[in-house]
Amino acid sequence: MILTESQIEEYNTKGYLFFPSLLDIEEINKLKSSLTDIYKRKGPEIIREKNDDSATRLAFGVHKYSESFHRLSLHPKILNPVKQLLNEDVYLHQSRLNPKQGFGSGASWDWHQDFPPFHKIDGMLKPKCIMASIFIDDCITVKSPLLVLPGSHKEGLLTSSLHKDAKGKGYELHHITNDILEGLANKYGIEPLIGLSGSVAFVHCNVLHGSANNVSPWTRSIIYMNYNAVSNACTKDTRPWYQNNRDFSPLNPLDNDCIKSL
Ligand SMILES: O=C(O)CCC(=O)C(=O)O
Repeated sequence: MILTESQIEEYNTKGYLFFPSLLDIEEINKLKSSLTDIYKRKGPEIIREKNDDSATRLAFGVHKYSESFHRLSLHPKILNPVKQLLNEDVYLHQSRLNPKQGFGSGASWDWHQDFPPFHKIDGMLKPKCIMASIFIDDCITVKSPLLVLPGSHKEGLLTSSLHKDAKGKGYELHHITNDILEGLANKYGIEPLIGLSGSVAFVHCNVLHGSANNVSPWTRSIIYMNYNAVSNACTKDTRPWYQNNRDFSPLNPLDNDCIKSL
């Protein structure tokens, strides 16, 4: 897949590009078949929901221990657009799977940019990083979709602080104040990212985003793959392998059938 000039312009203007059903159902079913084993893991890479210890909030580093997700991280439909948008070679800084379970277990995500913890804790110099968001489940209006402020990446690094829900929970969520949110939401508006499973959004790491509790009975899983430009490799190593990958080798795409051939 090669992005057109107008798609690149759209990315630069809005801070994201959205492709409905970029992956097909066969690929998504292969990915889904690994989920039970992933959620059974007991390591620190699996973060539980604050109010429901039986529910997974995040599974970090899935591309390291699940072959199907490893192949997803190298899928040409994901990797090539990222390389084109960043205009250079990339490595995968962090992957995290968010199942966003139903019945209210999948709790909200306060408004944040992804870049602050990458910058402040991992030593990522510039926001040359893209969050490829691959919908594993259908992400429809009633399942608390991901909400973004289109264009907000142009604001650069916003003032933020560690969210109370993330304190001591093993992950970083640096949220902004209500005043900042109000100003930016009035300026840029808010859009939901809605699509069927297999849809993909390529999101600039400074786009402000968040989501509400999932009170529907259905899960709303999205895998977030944060690719960083090789020239922008992180300089600090305080966080573990599953949050701050230290292998900066440039990634090369596999072939189009890489997941189907599993
Ligand atoms: O999937 C969601 O609802 C939000 C997750 C999120 O914002 C993130 O992982 O950065």
